[in-house]
Amino acid sequence: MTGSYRRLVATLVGGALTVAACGDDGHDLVDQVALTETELPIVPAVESTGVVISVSALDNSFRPQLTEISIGDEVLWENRGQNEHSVLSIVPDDWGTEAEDFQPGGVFSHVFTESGEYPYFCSVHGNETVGMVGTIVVSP
Ligand SMILES: [Cu+2]
Repeated sequence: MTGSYRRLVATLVGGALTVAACGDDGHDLVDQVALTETELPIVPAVESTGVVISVSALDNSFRPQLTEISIGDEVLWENRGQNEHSVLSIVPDDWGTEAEDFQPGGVFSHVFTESGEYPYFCSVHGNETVGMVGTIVVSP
C-alpha cells in the first residue's frame, strides 16, 4: 500500500519535472516539485478510529455474540478456545478468516467502514443461521 503510493508520488513528481523542464526557469521547477510533494496527502484507504474491540472465539461460541461499534472501529477476534474456528461474513461475504488461519491463539481483525449489520459465523461449528454465530452492528 505505502509502496505503491510512493510509486504514484514518484510518477507524479516525474510528470511535473517533465512538464517544468520544458520551460527555462529552473527556480520554478524546484518550487513546483516541492509543492507537489507536500500537497499530496498521505490518506489511508480506510478511515480508522484507532478503536479496537475484542471478540473472543470460544468452544463453541463468539463472546460477545452481538458487538456494537462505530464506523471506523476495528474488531479483533481472538481464538481463545482449544479448537480451530473460522470467522466468515454472510452479507456481504467479503471479509473473514478460514479456520486454517485462525487456530487456537490466533487473531483476525477487520475495520468496518460502513454502518450496518454484519452477521458472521464459524463454519466448523455452525452455519449461517445456527450454531456458532455472531453479529457486528456498526452505527454511523
Ligand atoms: Cu468454531
